[in-house]
Amino acid sequence: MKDLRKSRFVIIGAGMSGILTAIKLAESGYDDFVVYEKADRLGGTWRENRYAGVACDVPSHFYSYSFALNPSWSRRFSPGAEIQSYFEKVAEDFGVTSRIRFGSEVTRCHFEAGRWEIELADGSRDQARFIVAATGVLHEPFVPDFEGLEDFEGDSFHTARWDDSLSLKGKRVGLVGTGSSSIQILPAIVEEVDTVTLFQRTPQWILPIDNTAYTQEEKQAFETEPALMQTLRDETAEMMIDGFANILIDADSPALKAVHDTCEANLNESVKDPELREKLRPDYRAACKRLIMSEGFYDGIQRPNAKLETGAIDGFEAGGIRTQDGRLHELDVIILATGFKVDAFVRPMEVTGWDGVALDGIWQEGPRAYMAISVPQIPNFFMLNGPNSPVGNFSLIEIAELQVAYILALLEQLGEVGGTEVASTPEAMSRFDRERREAAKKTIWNSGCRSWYLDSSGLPTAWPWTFDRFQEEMQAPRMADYEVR
Ligand code: N01
Repeated sequence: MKDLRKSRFVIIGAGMSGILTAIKLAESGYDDFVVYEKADRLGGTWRENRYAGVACDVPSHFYSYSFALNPSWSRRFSPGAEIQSYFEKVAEDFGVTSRIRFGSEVTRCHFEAGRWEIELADGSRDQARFIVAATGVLHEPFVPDFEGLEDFEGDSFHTARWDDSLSLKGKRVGLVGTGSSSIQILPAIVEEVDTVTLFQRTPQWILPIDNTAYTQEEKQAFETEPALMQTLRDETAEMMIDGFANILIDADSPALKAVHDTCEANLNESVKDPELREKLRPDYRAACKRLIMSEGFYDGIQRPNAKLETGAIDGFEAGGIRTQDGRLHELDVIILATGFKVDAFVRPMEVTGWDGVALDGIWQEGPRAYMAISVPQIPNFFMLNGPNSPVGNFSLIEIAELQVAYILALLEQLGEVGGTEVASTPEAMSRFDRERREAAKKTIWNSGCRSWYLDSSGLPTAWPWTFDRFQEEMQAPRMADYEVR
């Protein structure tokens, strides 16, 4: 029996899951930890994504920590800046902010003689027994290799590198891509710009949502009677789990057909011009790509100053974007809503575990992790929302809370068997991966579309089983699947 509570922890990343880890470690008596954050502010995805219209597509009372409900959410789906303030407040309230070292990018973690040797970009070093990598999922912007990208003479930036100082008022704006980011941006800017041209490679199904603001009375009631918020959260969770997360894993489920029908009706009823309607009609099934929820997109794209361009992009030029039919679309600003490098996870950080084995080598064929948390040969290194974690229109907070509870249970069991080092076994990893790949084939994500959910072999990478199964697995680690030293 060993008490690991005196062990030192390094948490990498001060976004949603890093803040959560700090709170839960302290609460469980593990008080020797630091949070390294590369930026000068906490908030992760909500710090990085400040584009016009940014909001969370998970209802706010569900996209909150279970232990820090927030009576002040302004809307069903609150805007990004409000979510950022929420994380700042929680971090302050729970004493996390003072434990964060800002401007500290971890570049290398090397396991030696029972400890992690940690190197930072500023040349400083640290040592810890355990690392929690709360480094986020989509944090490395992906910019396609468009011909002439550098030649464009106007302003051009990726959605996660939004230029806060730039006014779009009266500008001719090009918006490339039709993912969640783009679909939020278009209705948010259409009124102020001169024109917005949406460059669409693939159309999207759009699920209509009601994003009504909470009234003053409702917010007051949440404040004075927190049980109301809890009920709302529980109901939303049930609706998201049973009505959504659990149906995605069976492409033949009638519930998915109903989602598809709702999206189809939304398109048919909302878009008046038949030509535009057909251009916006996807040829794959709803929820094959991450399902987009929007109140205003169809309205936005039908404004007289909005144009939908479906011709393939040939390249960028000084004056704008040329499509392959030879037309030049003259633009002042180009917004690249082209997504993220989805297989980055903890990288570009360099990680080497037992016997100098490199994580990069283990992940040669793509990132994977046993139970989405641990990688063989990489001991005492736990990932949150890592590879194979559940994704798909679901609260990543709920997922991270379950994962942190699992890691704490694993530490408890490690102490009980007298060990100080733990990593999943290669056998457990292979079995998990084999079963995961088999189950992935039956999911809606595998029903015939291109999306960031797919790995290089074309198979979905996310947790392919029910959310209930995820909850069950996270209840208690199976120690037989771990190598302990
Ligand atoms: O990125 P995406 P995103 N030429 O990868 C297109 C989360 N998120 O930033 O579909 C032309 O979805 C590409 O085209 P295609 C959420 O998890 C959440 O929008 O591959 N186009 C696609 O349309 C989301 O899923 C919220 O044919 C090119 C687009 O770029 C994830 O972030 C809000 C191209 C990329 O779409 C990513 O969303 C925002 C090329 N060469 C984001 N290359 C919430 O509400 C790519 N594209 C919580």
